Amino acid sequence: MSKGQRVIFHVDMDSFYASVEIFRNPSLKGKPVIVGADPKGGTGRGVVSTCSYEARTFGVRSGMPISTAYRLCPNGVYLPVDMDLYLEVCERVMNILRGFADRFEQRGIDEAFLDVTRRVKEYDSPESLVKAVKKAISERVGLTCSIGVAPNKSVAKIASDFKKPDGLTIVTPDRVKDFLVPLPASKIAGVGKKTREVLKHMGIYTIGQLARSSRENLQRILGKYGVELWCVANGTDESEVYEGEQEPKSLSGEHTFEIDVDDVLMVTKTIDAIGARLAAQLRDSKLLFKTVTLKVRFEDFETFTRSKSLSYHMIDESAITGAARNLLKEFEEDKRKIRLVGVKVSNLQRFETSPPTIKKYL
Ligand code: TTP
Ligand code: MG
Repeated sequence: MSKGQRVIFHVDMDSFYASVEIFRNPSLKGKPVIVGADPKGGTGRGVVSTCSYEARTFGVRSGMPISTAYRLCPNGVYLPVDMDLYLEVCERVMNILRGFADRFEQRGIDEAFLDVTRRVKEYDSPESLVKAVKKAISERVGLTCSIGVAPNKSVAKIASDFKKPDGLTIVTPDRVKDFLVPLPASKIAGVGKKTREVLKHMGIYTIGQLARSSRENLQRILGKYGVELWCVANGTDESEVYEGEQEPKSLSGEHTFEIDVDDVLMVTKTIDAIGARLAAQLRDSKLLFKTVTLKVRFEDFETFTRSKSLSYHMIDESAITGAARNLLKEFEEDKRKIRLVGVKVSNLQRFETSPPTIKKYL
């Protein structure tokens, strides 16, 4: 690896919930194990959380109705979700991974990014460090994982999914382009159905086509997200492995007026000022929000909160202030003066490449 080049691992546990169940009950090994809702002989409601790779050969997948899974694989072993156990195992896995990283970032229940740029120098090669990580998880937790190694996070994430289960895919800096070019654009984290449709309209199906497409065009159609996608496709994603405090569950601001007010304009101006502050904090922390809550305290100290959840995670200041202003309308009829107003954004999510706003569909 050349100087200044980072070495990033993305680790993803294999069929996580199902593997934990098999570790708990080794007689299930080799069987199609399906974790999720009760199939009730094929009439059950609810979905599959995950399943073992043996069950996947029958076509069973995460998110599929459990009744469909039952039709595909009637002789499978169906187990309920035991979240407490999975969280306990998750914590043990993450503690092991943290010990191997210069910088560590957990993602979801069974994934993490490790920046090992310095650490890897203690090993013969990135491969020997990967083997050490896999060995530690296997010996101490009894599970397998798949690891992608690349000079940046987005490529490492795609690489960890490239070969599963128990996979190892190393993409050296000189191979990044060749690795990405033939893959479908949907392999990029965060590219779901909606973005796929937009890209399809632009004639873009593969990451290679995305990389060669016009950056300006993508920006015009998908906004900042379009530029992020273009960078990922060109292998130039430079986002850091984020090592932070526990992520905040919400961000909020409030203001108590010097004198209780009955002027709506004054209240909306204050809402706007708080909204602008929150939007800046969100940007700095790379967080999106989905829920906006308005707090209103009247002169007699009676306090109300009203919330609105948006259809997408967003980062825009106008989405915060717009939602909060709308919520304020609910108090229009109240003749009491307002003593305090507050705005909170919650239901937060980190973003690297997920779309804050899709400006326009073609
Ligand atoms: P994933 O890592 O997406 O899936 P996985 O670990 O089961 O399988 P893979 O080997 O392909 O990585 O998700 C991690 C866990 O999150 C999974 O074990 C169960 C849970 N999950 C759900 O509950 N519902 C879902 O739709 C998905 C995708 C995952
Ligand atoms: Mg997984």
